[in-house]
Amino acid sequence: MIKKTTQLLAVLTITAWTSSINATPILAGTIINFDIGPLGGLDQDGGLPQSLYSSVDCDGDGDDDVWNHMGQTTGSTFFGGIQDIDGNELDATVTLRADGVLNRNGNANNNAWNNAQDVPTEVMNTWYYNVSGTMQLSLSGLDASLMYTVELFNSFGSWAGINNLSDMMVNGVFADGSAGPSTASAGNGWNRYTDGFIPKAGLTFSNVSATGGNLLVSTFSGPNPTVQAIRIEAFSMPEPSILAILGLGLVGLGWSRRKKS
Ligand SMILES: [Ca+2]
Ligand SMILES: [Ca+2]
Ligand SMILES: [Ca+2]
Repeated sequence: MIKKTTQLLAVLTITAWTSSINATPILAGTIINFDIGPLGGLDQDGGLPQSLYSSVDCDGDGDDDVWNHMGQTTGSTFFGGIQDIDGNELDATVTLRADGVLNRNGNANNNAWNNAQDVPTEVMNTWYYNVSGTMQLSLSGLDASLMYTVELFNSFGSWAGINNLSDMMVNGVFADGSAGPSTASAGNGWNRYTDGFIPKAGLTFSNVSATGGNLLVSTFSGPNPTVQAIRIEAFSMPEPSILAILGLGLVGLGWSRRKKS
C-alpha cells in the first residue's frame, strides 16, 4: 500500500513537473488565435480545444496555424489550456472568459472572407452573439511588461439586410485610443457588413497595454453584437534608452529654440 502510494505520488510529481516545464510564458512575438463560437467541448487538458488550419499561414513560418476554439458561452469561467500559434501550451494563468454572450451560431452563408486577412474561412463561419447589451471576452494572465496588438473580427453579411452597428472596444477605448465618440473604422458604430463583410476587414488595436489584472478586455455592444475571431500578438515595449534619447533630443530642441528667440 505504501509502495503503491509512493509510486502514485512519483507519477503525479512527474506529471506536474512535465506539464510545468512544457508550459510557455507569453513572450514578445507570441501570437494567440481564438476562433470564437465553434461547437465542441473542452479537450483532454480540461481547457479550450485547438485546431490546425493549413489554409492560411498567419505568421509565415510554413507551419499550420493553431486556433483555440472558444465555444463556451456559460460565462464567469476562465478557460485555460490555451496554445500559441505554434502549438506551445501557454502557462495555466493564461485564460479566456466570456460574459454577456447569449449564444453561438455558425454557417457559411454569411461569410465572404475566403481566408482573407490570414483568417481561415472556417474560423469566420462561427460566432458569438447577443441581441442587446454588452458581450465581453477577457484574456487574463498576460505579461504587463509587454504590449499587445489586438485584432477583432466582426464581419458577415445578413440575409435580411439587417447589419446592425456595434461598438467594439479593448480595455474601454476604441482603436484610435479614444473613449469616443470616434469613427466607425475605429470601432464606434462598426457596421459588420459595410465595415467588415465587404472590405473583408478586421479591426486592429495597436499598442495596447494589459491592465492591472494583466487583462485585455474586448467589448462588443449594440443592438446585435457579434464576434467571430480574435488575434493577439505580444511585443516588447520600446527600449527606455531610446525613449530617453528622444526625450533629451526634445529638451535640446526646446533649449536651442529658446536661445534663438
Ligand atoms: Ca504558421
Ligand atoms: Ca487545450
Ligand atoms: Ca469563429
